[in-house]
Amino acid sequence: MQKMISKRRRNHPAPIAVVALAVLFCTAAMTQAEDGYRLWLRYDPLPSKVIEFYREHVTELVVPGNSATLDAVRAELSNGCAGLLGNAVSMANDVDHDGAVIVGTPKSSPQIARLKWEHQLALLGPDGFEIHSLVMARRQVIVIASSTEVGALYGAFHFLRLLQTLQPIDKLNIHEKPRLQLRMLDHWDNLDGSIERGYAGRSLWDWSALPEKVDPRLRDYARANASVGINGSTLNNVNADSQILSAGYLRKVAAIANTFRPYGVRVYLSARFSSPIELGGLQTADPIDREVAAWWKKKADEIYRLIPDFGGFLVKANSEGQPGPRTYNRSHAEGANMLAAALAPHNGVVIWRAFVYDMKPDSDRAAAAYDNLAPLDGKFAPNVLLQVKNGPVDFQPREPFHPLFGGMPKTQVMLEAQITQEYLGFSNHFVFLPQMWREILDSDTYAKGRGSTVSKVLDGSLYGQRLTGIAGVANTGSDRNWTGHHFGQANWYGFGRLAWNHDLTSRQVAEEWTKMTLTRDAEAIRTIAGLMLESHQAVVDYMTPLGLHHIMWGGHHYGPAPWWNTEPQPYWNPVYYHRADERGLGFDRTQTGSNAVSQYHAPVRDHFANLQTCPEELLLWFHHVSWDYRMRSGQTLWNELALHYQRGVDWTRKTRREWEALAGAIDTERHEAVAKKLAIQERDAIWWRDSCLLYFQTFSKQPLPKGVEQPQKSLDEYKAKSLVW
Ligand code: GCV
Repeated sequence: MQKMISKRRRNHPAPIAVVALAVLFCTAAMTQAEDGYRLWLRYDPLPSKVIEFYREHVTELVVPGNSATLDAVRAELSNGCAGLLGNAVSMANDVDHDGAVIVGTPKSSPQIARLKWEHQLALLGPDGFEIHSLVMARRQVIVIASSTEVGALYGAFHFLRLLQTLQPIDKLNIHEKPRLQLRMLDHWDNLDGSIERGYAGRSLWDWSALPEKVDPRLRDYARANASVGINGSTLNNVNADSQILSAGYLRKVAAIANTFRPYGVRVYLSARFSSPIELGGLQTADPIDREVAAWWKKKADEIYRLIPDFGGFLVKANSEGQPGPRTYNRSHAEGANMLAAALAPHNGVVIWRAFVYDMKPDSDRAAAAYDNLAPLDGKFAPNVLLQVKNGPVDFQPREPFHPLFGGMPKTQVMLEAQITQEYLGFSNHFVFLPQMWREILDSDTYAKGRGSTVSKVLDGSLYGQRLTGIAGVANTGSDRNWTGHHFGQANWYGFGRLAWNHDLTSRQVAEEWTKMTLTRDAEAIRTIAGLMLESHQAVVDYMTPLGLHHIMWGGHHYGPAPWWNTEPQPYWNPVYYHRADERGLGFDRTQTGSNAVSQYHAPVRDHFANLQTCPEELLLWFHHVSWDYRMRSGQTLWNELALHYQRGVDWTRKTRREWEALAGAIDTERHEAVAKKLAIQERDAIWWRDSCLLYFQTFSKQPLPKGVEQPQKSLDEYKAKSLVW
């Protein structure tokens, strides 16, 4: 091997530095703390019994071309291969050995140009790539090719993942094309460094040091995103401060954009609709006012001068106190289209949030977004996307899919998921969210008959929308391990993987992540992936089983408070949502109640509306059900509810035991950190079970069924003090 390396010809400006770096990286990897910083991009040596096989197939790297993105490809492959193979792999100008790995585009690589793959690469779009084993110049090689350099980078990460997960690499025949175009993280980061609903430390963007000083960590952030195909990042909170659009902040934003660019991550900003007043000194922000439109146009031109690949604006308008076009009696479409006109000459987009719940008194918040927006179908400009949360209320542990999916056929609808766990135990609880997102993606809207899944609405295959996308509210922060909980990383990873390919199973994502991040022990992987797949249902069980929702403590949303009724708006109070009384429990959204169910297409609405056919996991979302109602198990509603709460608690105990038994398969540092969090999760699950059951018992007036433990405190004690995290 050593001999092979010394014989290589060099094309890269600083190959010695790259190799030295790789060796350094490798040594560092062996000695560095297991604090989770490396995420899933850990390149520790492959098991000795397989390493030879991989070494034979990766003997040299042929990545010609000069650009920041190609530098990133070289650095990643060089570091990755050196770490995984336990040997530095040299850079070469041309193929002169079996086992050459050639990466690039037909433009950057003469070897790839000779293959004449332009047509097939074009079919995969700008981000797609091919990876093939083939013979070139009588040598057995692997080619990673794309029509763009960023696509080649995605291919390089894919290739490294194959190594990390011990996949065969001798007969590669891979064609990858992302199913959605915009694959974004939305950061709810404030300009003072705090993060709304953030549980992993402070914001990663140090506004006071920018633009002069850019934290090197930002490059690692971009790199991690690129490794799973995330290609956009909205830097600031949707509850936006107009200052972000000031000249000073735009220079800071440009410095971040420059850092992200080599990794294909475009920057977006949340725009405050009233910015023309606050920044521009205008009297109004009315979207049909000429001066207002001209102000936005000038602002867009200024942004693109600094950031030529700026993605566009994300807007929360007329929601939870934010200004918007409704302030001037204009529609959401009029507001969005005015901004879209300013961005269109630069190919920017407006992402308009559907999280609006202006409603008539006494109507149903779950019906409000549809009522407000569905009538505007077909009225949005071609560069507007409507960003719809997965469910009609607000990122609850479980919700039915939002009726706007399949409800606006002439609108480019994208999905907003929440990776940060606002309602799911913050960064204390272990919950694998891809399992929940799969439920939403697989939901059949029946908008155009059977098989009209949410996935098909999103990827344009149902209605042929031109722009497609998905956004996840980020769970990252300044914590050394990025996400607070080590398992929170799996949600960031899983979001990216599903954004790229929404057909991946959650098991595949769980196993992949575990192998890359935690352990290569096959038995341990099976156990951990099993727990990951069970975790979402378990959290639902101890928080909001059977379709309950929004029963958390006001303000922070961490612990339970089903009794809560003091918020100024009725629909911010848990009592509004569970409607417990002596007869029973649940929100009647059928014809006898709010009739929100009518927003779904037949037969979904009939299925939900009928007590006999409504999935029990959503029962109390759609129905007010008597305490003695017989569930499919034969248990009464009350007993079933109590048993679900107990099951959730039992799962936390089982998980702690199984995790304990994995001690030898995972490094001590991360093993102990997770064990500590699991202890908190058990404490919290008991708290949720006891508070909810004690409170609901005041209505059901029935004893706890056999198998459900007695509460640890009284209801008054639970009411007196919120659960602390
Ligand atoms: C950014 C919920 C959250 C808010 C959040 C809002 C939104 O209401 O509690 O913190 O604000 O959703 O998505 O706009």
